[in-house]
Amino acid sequence: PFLENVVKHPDFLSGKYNTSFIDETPDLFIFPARKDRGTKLLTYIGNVTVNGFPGIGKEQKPVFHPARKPSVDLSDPPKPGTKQILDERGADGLARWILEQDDVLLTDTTFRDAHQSLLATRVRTHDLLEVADETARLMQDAFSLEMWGGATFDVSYRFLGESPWDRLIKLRERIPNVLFQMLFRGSNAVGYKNYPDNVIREFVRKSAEAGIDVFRIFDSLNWIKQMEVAIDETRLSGKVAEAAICYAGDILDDNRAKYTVSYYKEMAKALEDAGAHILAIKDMAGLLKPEAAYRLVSELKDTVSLPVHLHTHDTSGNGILMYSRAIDAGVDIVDTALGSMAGLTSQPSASSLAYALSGRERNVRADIGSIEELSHYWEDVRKMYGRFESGMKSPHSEIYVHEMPGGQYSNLQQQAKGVGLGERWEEVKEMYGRVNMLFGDVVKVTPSSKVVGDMALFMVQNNLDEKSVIERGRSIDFPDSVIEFFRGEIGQPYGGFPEELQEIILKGREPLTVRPGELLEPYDFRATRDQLFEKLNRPVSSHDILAYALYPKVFDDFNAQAEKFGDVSVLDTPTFFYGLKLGEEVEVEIEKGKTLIIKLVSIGEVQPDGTRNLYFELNGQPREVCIDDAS
Ligand code: 3PY
Ligand code: ZN
Repeated sequence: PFLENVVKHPDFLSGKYNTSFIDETPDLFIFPARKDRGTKLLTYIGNVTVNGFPGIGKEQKPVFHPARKPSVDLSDPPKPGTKQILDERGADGLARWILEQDDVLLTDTTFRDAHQSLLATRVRTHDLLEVADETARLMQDAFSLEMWGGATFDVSYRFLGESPWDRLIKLRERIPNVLFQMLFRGSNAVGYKNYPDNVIREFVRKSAEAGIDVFRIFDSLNWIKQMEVAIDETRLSGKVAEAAICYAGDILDDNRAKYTVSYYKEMAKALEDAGAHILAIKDMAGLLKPEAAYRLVSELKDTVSLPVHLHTHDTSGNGILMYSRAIDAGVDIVDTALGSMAGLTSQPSASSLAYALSGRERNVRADIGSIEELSHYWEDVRKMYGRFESGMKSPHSEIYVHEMPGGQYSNLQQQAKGVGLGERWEEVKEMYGRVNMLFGDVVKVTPSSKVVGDMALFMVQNNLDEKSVIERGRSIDFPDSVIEFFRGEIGQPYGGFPEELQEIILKGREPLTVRPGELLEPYDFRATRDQLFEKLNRPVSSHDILAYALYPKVFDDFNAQAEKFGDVSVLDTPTFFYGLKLGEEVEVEIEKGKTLIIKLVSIGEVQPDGTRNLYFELNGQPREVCIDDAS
């Protein structure tokens, strides 16, 4: 085991070792205890069978049919794609290649934003891996697959009991030909607050090493200062820095004077100067109207010499029309999802866009048949996540009023339910738009959107309006996120804070005026490594250290769960969410070539101490586990 620890150690693997490596690396002397993976999985299944899954509760397992898989010949390796162009020509070469294309390129968001926006980010690695080989072959024409970052990082640890790093590494092995893209929140990385610059740099480096090619970097207040470190590190890693302008307001509305075409042009120029390889327009709420898209893309194409990549959410139902006008104006890449994971708060459908452009000289670079085949798979898989759907059934043009990002909609709705405001959701949405104006019309995207959401929930819950916030605010304890926002801890909004409100909320505390990252001490990775080594009693990887640096509590809880239940990512999704029905049998491949057959035989009565015994068969052998019945 010692040698195995050495050769698997991330520092050894990355060549960062010398003769003192063994002395300075105590975790080499930790040998994994022999674990009974079978019993741990039975404990997980028993627990979810008896107590239900958070957010779903105790519910009879519905019948789900296995997802239809595309019929693809997997014997040939996937054809070379954009990943090879990047590897051969570098990021600048890739940017030139994009500009030379006649067709519009697609980024498919099914693996990230589509499910973040429709299914509260709950899609599991299991279902992604299941279709990875087919995706490599059927999406070979795509510019990129957006498959990491945003909320997927913390949700994986927090709710799915799986490591997002494993997801990335395993998908990369199976999809070697298409660029992998992630959403990176500037100084907030994949978190909700500012992190020290060395954390941002290390996160970019490790993500690049693990397989990310394109970093879409934004700041939640469009403050470029907070994007520079990530842009710089992406360039140093030899990867693609796609710097994003977050679209707020409405350039067609003369009464919304804050976010004008000149504002966006200036920002685009500054991002080009900061080193962007691609310019993204990140229309996170789907506010960009068709003629605004035409105008904005035309102006930005004239302003910078970078390829322009457009992102939107189809909440209003106008996404295809908007893309059509952006394509008229020469946009290079647009974000779409596979049909069954598209529309509403997600991205517009790739195949619908392709059909909509029929007869045009410029169409999308994609094969509709391939997209439809993959879409069937996702149509079936989506049903398994039905309990995380927002319930939105039709286009919501009210988005132009409340301006809530697509990725936030289903999450804020869950949050509202959590604080007993499920019935008052309409009021919460309306208040969201009003809070935006109260805050001075800010860019709303994670984490600034969370602040607006928290304030909207708080005001509805406490029956407050704008007037009472100003009049009685000095004696009101506002939510922590709101206080932090007004202290400048996630940055400075364009045009500054509304002064009176800032004073009321801060109650004498001094606000920051500089980039918070400038004030943070560098993070001590070595100390964390030692601390985790003590806690985990297993080798500590650089991925563990980064997870802890971003989300210490979430990562601690994840490890506690992993200790109890083992690697639950191997379970099929219905079993993961609902456990087993009496008499039901499932096969679980715990590693290549090693399969467990698990059957639930019977469930015992509740004992006086609140536990129940569950009787299973594991590969034909009887097994009993004792579960705390929380009801
Ligand atoms: C995220 O930051 O997670 C987003 O999707 C923002 O749009
Ligand atoms: Zn989005």
